[in-house]
Amino acid sequence: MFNREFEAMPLAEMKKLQLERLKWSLNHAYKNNAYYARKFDASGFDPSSFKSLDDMKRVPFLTKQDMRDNYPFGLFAVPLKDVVRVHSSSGTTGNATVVGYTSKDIDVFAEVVARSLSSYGATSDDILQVAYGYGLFTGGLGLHYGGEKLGCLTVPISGGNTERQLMLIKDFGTSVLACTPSYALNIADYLEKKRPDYDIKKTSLRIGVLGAEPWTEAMRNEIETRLGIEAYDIYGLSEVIGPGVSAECSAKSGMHVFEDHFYVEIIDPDTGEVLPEGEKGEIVYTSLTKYACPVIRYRSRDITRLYHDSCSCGRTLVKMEKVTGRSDDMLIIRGVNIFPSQIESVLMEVEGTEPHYQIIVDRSGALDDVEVRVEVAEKIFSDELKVLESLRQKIVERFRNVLGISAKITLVEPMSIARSEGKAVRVVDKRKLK
Ligand code: DLL
Repeated sequence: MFNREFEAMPLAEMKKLQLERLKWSLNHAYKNNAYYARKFDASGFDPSSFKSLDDMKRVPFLTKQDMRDNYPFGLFAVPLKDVVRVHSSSGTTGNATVVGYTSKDIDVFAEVVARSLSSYGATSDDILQVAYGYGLFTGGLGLHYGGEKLGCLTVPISGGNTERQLMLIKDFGTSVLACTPSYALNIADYLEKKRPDYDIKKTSLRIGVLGAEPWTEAMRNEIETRLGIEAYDIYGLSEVIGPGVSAECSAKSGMHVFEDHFYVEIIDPDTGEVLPEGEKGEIVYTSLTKYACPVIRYRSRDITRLYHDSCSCGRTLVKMEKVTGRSDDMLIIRGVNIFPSQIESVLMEVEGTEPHYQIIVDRSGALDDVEVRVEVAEKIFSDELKVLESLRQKIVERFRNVLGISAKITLVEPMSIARSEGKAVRVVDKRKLK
């Protein structure tokens, strides 16, 4: 463990620490930011009356819209001269929000990413190739500072240019690759199509640090098999800090939340009620140690579940389940609620399909129509039409039986859906344009 004191802290002690830090953070936001002060006053919440974790229920929520309304620096709680960096998020949906960091905040950011890397088994002996984008997006610089903090030789290659990624993996002896899961698959495809001579399994590559978008267990299996690596999930959001809010460990069953820095709650997205541990809902974050840009009860829109188990890795930190989607990414098709990741799971169960797909939702008259364009494996595509048609029928049936929707399935040629170097664009919702 990178920081055993906090990562293996007994539960009661953690609660005590969180209470202390919450008091500090709520007061910090209230005293040093006019927007929070107005918001707390308007809802009748007085931070000096905050006595126990149960009091969280009385604290008003912060939404993405609040952040947008305060663009660019309206949520800062320190003088601008103390802010040493900004990042910005387009979010998975919607407009930009800006987050600032003091140098202490950057230290915390690097610490939680170093903890994440260490929980995947990386050490200062590793060579970390950071193929997340560098820039306003938190992925590149976030992984970079975390890698350096752990002592890895950190290679700031940024996203894209697959040929160069492969060259550096070989020449530098890269052992850890950080990128989105869709880019990892993109690399696997590239190798298959363009570089059959390059045997990635003979390189030193052993760990994938994959996140920034939802991905399924089936996708993990595929990435691990094709690239010959152990693929681990890393989760985070810019508003809270960036990557490193939570991370998987060797158990690969849920991500430990670094709850000495981020206080988490699960709420019902419709009513805002806090749900008991173990129930699925929207995860809400409160920063416990952030100076420049505190977030107080930030509604992430990410859907997950929180639970404690006795993890084989020895960490006592609460776990969050893989994020299956966002409450605002949820597609409602003829009344049925569906997340893109569920569609992906169905597709991955059908042999002959590739994990490259696009969901197009449209409305003709009063009814929603969904078309799923899915790539088929090369070997099947060259088969007779009869084979393709029976594959198509099989998918249509799976959609009907498992998801309860009738979808138009279009099988497309291998490599015909645009590949991403960052987050994949899975859904085109034409209804929003109407
Ligand atoms: O995506 C931070 C990040 C960078 C995480 C690199 C991991 C690796 P944003 O651009 O602000 O920040 O987008 C945050 O992306 O609310 C989730 O909906 C989604 N997301 C991030 N990580 C995961 C993940 C970065 N591991 C939004 N699984 C979040 C599922 C994820 N969704």
